[in-house]
Amino acid sequence: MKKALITGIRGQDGAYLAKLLLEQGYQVYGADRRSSDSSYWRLEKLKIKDKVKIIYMDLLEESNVYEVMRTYKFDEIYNLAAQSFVQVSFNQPLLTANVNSMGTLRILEAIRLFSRDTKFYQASTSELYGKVQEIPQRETTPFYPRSPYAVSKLFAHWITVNYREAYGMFNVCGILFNHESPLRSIEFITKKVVNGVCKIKLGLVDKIEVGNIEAKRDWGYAPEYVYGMYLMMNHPNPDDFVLATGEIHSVKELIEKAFSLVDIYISWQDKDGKIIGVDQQGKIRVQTNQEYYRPSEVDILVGDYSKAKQILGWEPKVKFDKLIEIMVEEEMKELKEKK
Ligand code: NAP
Ligand code: G4F
Repeated sequence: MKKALITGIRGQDGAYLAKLLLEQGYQVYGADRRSSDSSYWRLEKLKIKDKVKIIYMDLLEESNVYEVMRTYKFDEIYNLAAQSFVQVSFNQPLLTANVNSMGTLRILEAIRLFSRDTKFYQASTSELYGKVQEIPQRETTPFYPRSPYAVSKLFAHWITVNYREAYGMFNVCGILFNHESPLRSIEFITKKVVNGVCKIKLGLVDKIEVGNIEAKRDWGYAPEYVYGMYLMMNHPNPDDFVLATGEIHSVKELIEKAFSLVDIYISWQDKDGKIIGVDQQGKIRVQTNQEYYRPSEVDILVGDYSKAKQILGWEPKVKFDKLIEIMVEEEMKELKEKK
């Protein structure tokens, strides 16, 4: 039985990956940083909480990371833990760098010193492409990070590659484009919009407030992306892969799609106060708020996943329309249950 450690077990990807690895017959350990909020709601929702062994490991605590590696000697480690919210990284750049960059290096050093045969997956990101140098972005596209988050992930990406080349370690980087699901945290735009739209439909709130609606992203479905991580780790040669859908949509389209699914026309108020469109009940449903704009934005991301398709046989089935339908349906169900 293979033994895998997932850091970031409480996050969206951690939960889906744990479920997948359990189904594949792995013994799954989840690294959790200790906090007063002991909720494992995602693992509970997927009905796997009792099957995952929780280990306390904070990426900020070097001796903790070393001790865990020395004790368990895992077959595989999936490093999903991160300060993963781009906007917060502008307010907490040092913490972001410490967790995302140095946290990754702490694990790599621990593997190098105590558990050399452990395979390592690093959660790299399409944010590395930032101010894009090529459309679509692929593994060979030069990076141009645009936030402290992206810069921190750039270090983590290259140090993972460097340890592979310098020490012959089995290290892979998954350069994943945005992937979403009903388990997404509320601060990210897909979940924020879906939650807001469903609450408007149920009469719980009047409007949603958002930032830059012109930004464009390549949004996929998280359970399919964690399958890609598994394929990368189980391929004979360690390498780096883009996972994406190849489809591009703006935040504006995301909002329009979500409202259309609950049959509400939208009236918008832009950041200069101008009102566009009329809602059936004469209400402003979407307001643009400067608070949600970023000091430097990533305007467009769209990935070319042909390497993953060719070498791993990975291909996404759920594209934008279906993704938003899944999220709206699940959100509506949950809100009605709570009501
Ligand atoms: P997420 O939901 O934000 O989960 C991140 C997890 O990291 C959380 O469970 C968090 O713990 C944990 N964490 C934060 N600081 C830590 C620390 N100091 N020590 C230990 N654990 C810590 O992220 P996700 O969406 O699942 O993404 C997984 C990974 O993929 C992240 O590294 C992210 O940057 C990367 N990524 C995500 C996407 C995407 O679209 N989802 C795309 C590309 C790359 P708490 O629960 O205690 O806060
Ligand atoms: O949903 P977002 O916060 O995701 P973002 O910044 O693309 O980052 C996510 O995907 C990355 C992969 O590309 C991951 F590495 C990262 O960890 C995270 O999972 O924002 C998407 C876009 C941005 O352009 C943002 O400016 O939506 C725009 N946006 C407009 N209004 C908003 C809002 N984003 C958020 N979160 N909230 C708003 O109100």
